[in-house]
Amino acid sequence: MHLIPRPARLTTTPGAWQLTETTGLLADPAAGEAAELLRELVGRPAGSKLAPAAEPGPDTIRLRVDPALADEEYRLSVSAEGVVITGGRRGLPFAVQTLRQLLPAEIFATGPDGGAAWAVPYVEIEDAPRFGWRGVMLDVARHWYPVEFLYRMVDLAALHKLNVVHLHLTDDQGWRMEIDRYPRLTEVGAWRAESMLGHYTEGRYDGVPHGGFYTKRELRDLVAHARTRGITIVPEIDMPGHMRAAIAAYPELGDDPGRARPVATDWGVHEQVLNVSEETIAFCRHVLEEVLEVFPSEWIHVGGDECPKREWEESPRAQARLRELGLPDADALQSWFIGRMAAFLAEHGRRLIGWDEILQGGLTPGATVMSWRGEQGGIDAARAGHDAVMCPHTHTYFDFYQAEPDGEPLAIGGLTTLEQVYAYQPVPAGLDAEAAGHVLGTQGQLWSEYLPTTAHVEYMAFPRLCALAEVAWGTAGEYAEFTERLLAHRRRLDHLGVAYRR
Ligand code: TNX
Repeated sequence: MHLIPRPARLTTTPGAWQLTETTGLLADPAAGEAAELLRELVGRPAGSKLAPAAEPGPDTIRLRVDPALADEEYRLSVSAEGVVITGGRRGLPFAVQTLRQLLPAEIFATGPDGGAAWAVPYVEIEDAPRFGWRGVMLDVARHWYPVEFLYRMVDLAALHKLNVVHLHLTDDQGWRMEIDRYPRLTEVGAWRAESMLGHYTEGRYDGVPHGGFYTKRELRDLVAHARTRGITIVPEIDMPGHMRAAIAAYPELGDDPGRARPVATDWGVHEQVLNVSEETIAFCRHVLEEVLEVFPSEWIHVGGDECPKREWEESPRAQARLRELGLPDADALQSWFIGRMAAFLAEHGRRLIGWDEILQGGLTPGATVMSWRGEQGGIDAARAGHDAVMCPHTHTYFDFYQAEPDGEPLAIGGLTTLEQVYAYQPVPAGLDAEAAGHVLGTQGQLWSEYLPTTAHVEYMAFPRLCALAEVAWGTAGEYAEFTERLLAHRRRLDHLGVAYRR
C-alpha cells in the first residue's frame, strides 16, 4: 500500500471500493473543515463533487469526530459498506492524507485526470503518532521565498503527517515579517545589498540585491490554511543574537549605535547583537505582541542561538546593567534576556521555545529546548523537567549534503544520508521514563544560506523529510522496506512536481 508514514496498524481484505462521481459525503458538524479538505484533495482531482449525503451507505464517505480518541488519532475503514473515517479532535486531516495515499498516485496530479479508476483497497487502519511535535523548519531569512512556496511546504508537510512548520522569520541577513509599529524592520531590514557566493572562506559575492517580506495578512492566511491541515505554524524571532537586520533598521537596538552597519551580506555568526536596555526589551515585547496577533501557536520561538558575548563584555553600558541586575557574567545576561521574554509570553498564555543555547547561564523556568548541537541540550533539559524537541544537526540538518559532495550541489557541509535520517531515534538512550516523556518529538531543519531557490529547498528536503516524518510518526522499521515504499511514494511527489533528490 506504500503509505508514508506507515500507519501504526493496518489490515487488508481482498477487494476494493470505488470513488465515483456519485459518491456522497456525510460529515458531522464538527468535521466540516475536514470535509472541505477531502473535497479539495480527493474529490476535486477525482472529478467527484462529494455532494452531501443524507445517510451512510456503500457509496458514501462518512466523517466523524470522536473525542474519546487521542487528539491526533484516527480510524479509517474501507469496505463494501463504504468509507468510514473517525478522528480525535485533530485527527481527521491525517486520515484525509491516508485516504489520498490509498488512491492511485494520479490523485496527486494537478492537471485533469487521465480517466483513472479511483479504487481504494479494502483496509482497516488504526493510526496515531508517537510524537506530538513532528516538524520542519524553513529559514526564510537567509533567502526569501514567495508566499506561495510557504503554502507548498505546508501542503508537503501535511502530506507526510507533520504537524509543525517552524518559520525562521528573522536573522542577520533579513527580517521577513511586517511589524506595524516598526516599519523600518521591513523597509530596511528585509533587504540586503548582495549575497555571499560559494563557501564561507571564498569571500565572493553575487552583487545582486536580495530581499522580501510577508505581510501580516499573508501570514494570517497561511496560518488558517495550515490549521485545516493539522499544522501549527511556529514563528521564530531570533534574539538577542542574529539580529543585525533589525539593528540596521534601528541602530539604537545595538550596543554601539554610532556604528550603524547594513543588513548582513555574509553568512556565519555575527558579533553585533541587541543591547540589554529596558528600551530594547520593550522593542522585543512589542514585536512579539504583533507576532502573537498573527500566530495562535502555543509555542513561540525566540531563537537564543549563537549570541556572541563580546559586545556585552566590552560595552560599559552592558557591564553597568549587569552590575545593576546583580548578574555574575555576560552568559547570565543571555538567560536574563530569555527569561524576560518567557515571562512576557507566559503573561499571554504562550510558551517559549529556543535553541539549546538558552541553557547557557541557567534554563528559564518553563522554557522548551530545541536541541541542535547534538542531543546533550535536550537530555539536560528533559532531565531537568523541561520539554525538548530533538533536532541534532547530525540527523536533522537538511542543509547538509545527502551524498558525497562531488556530484551534489554546493551545501554547507556535513553529510546526512537518507538512511541516517531514517535510523534516528528521537528519545536518547539512557533517559528514564519521566525524562523521555519530555521529548516532544523531532524536526528537520532547512537552513537556507545555500538554498537560493525553492527547487533547491525541495531537493534538500526530500526524500529526507519523508524518512524523518516516519521517525516522528513512530513507525520507522527496516530501511530496505522503507525505500521500497519510497519508490511508490516518489510517483506521488512526481505528480506534485517536487524536485526531490533521486
Ligand atoms: C547554525 S542551528 C545556526 C544557523 C545556521 C546553521 C547552518 C542554529 C540554531 N543556528 O544560524 O544557519 O547553523 O547549518
